[in-house]
Amino acid sequence: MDLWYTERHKLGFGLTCRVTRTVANEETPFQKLAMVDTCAFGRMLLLDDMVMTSVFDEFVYHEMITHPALCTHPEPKKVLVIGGGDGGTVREILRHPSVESVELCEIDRRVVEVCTEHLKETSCRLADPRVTLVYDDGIEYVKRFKGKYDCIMIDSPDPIGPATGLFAAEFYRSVFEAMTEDGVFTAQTESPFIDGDLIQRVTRDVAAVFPVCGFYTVSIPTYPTGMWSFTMGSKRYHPVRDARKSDALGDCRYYTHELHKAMFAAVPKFARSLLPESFV
Ligand code: SPD
Repeated sequence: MDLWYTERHKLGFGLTCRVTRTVANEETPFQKLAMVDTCAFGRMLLLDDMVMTSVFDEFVYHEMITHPALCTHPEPKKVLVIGGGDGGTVREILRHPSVESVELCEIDRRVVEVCTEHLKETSCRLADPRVTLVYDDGIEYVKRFKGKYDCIMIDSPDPIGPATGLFAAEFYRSVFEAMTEDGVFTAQTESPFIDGDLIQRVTRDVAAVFPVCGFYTVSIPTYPTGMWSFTMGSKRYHPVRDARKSDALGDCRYYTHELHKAMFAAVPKFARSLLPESFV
């Protein structure tokens, strides 16, 4: 059978790829969850009919949501991930020898269970003794802590339904409070091509809370428009001046120390125009 999957993006375009096998397809208490094998992108995790990760390009997203913050902080020990039940972000965090604990707060247990069984590429380090899995709403979970984490990564789905609150000013204030006095956080912030309004609002809200802020873009072929963004908020360290070269990251496929030093200043002009002037 000739089976094709299409993710419909806003503005009336989409990503279409040929599916060779459906590995999982279910309705969880939170969302539609599917895992499919595709010719072009290998195995893919889909939530509510949107691509969350694919074996083909997950390295870009997971290296770039983690290492810029973890290499800005001089010695990250306690790290919290909100979302990210596929485990790719945790896998990258554990490359850092200073990291003593990683909490993964994922609202949907089935994402972790299905990925643990069927997506070893990303979930391979979830059983590491430094990792604690928490099944909870990240918005509520982060409010319980004050001054605890060195770094926080917001590995959220798109801002739809329950994830909307992960892009709200109040949530960034909670993230600020939950971190140590020199904490650094990074959030995925969608595509500058089609989510400009969101990026304008989010970067303004982050700048209202954090004294040092940065923004960078990466190429992710399976995400809408292929260009994706991340926003960083830091309580003390500067993401360029304080960028630390880590020998532990030698075999990354996208992140390099040189890219880290350059990317905050190399934001394309149309995307830069969305950001507050105070951004580095
Ligand atoms: N439109 C796709 C946005 C997905 C962002 N989160 C992906 C989770 C991968 N760990």
